[in-house]
Amino acid sequence: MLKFFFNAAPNPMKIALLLEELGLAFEAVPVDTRKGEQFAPDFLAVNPNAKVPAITDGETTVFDSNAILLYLADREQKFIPHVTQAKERGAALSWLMFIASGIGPFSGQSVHFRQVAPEPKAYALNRYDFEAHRHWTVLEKHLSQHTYMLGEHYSIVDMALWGWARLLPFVLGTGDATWTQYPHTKRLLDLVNARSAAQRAEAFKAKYTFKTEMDAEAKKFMFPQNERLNPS
Ligand SMILES: N[C@@H](CCC(=O)N[C@@H](CS)C(=O)NCC(=O)O)C(=O)O
Repeated sequence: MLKFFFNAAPNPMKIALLLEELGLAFEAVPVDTRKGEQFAPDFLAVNPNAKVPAITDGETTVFDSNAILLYLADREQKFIPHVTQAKERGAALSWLMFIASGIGPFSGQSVHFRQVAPEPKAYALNRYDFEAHRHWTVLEKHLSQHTYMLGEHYSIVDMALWGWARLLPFVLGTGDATWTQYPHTKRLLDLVNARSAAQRAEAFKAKYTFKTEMDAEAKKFMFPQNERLNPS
């Protein structure tokens, strides 16, 4: 059976949504990253990058959220244009990579520098906050002209976006004002949230408890780079 390695963060939630949309049976394997479970040898054999999500599907292993979306959508021939539809497929791949390499990393670093980084951080926070907004603005402009990311059809690109858009007020630190600035992103978020699969994905997440304290142990696992600042 397909195994889904996950926690409650934005990237695993994209996969939870697609699994629900596809109605696939799977074994859920929680990985509590604040307890360091991503560094367990069994998990590193699945994802040498020590991050969630990842899946195993028989002999096949896939890690990185948008790679998993693409793999499952291709496998099921759903929610993704076929390779023979070159124009639509090109758009799908472009937006998937844009979300994977732009939206995700800049949003994640923006949260990190706003919430966690020690002072001085003005330069880094400004850079990541600027880039996060710039990327979300590209999507917002696109969505001002299209119902879904690929036009009229709901796809894995919308699912990739949903993972992060659910948390946008927190990600950008802009609270309620977020949706005045990004109304079309909110419209898409509402469209996806209204789907029963999205509600099942949120209910799936709610069944699991992950460590929430960002104590010294969690920081050691989540921010190993800090060890270099305090060599013993
Ligand atoms: N590019 C990866 C990023 C995965 C990622 O950063 N996952 C986070 C949760 S959203 C994680 O595992 N964090 C734990 C850690 O950094 O140790 C993807 O899209 O799946």
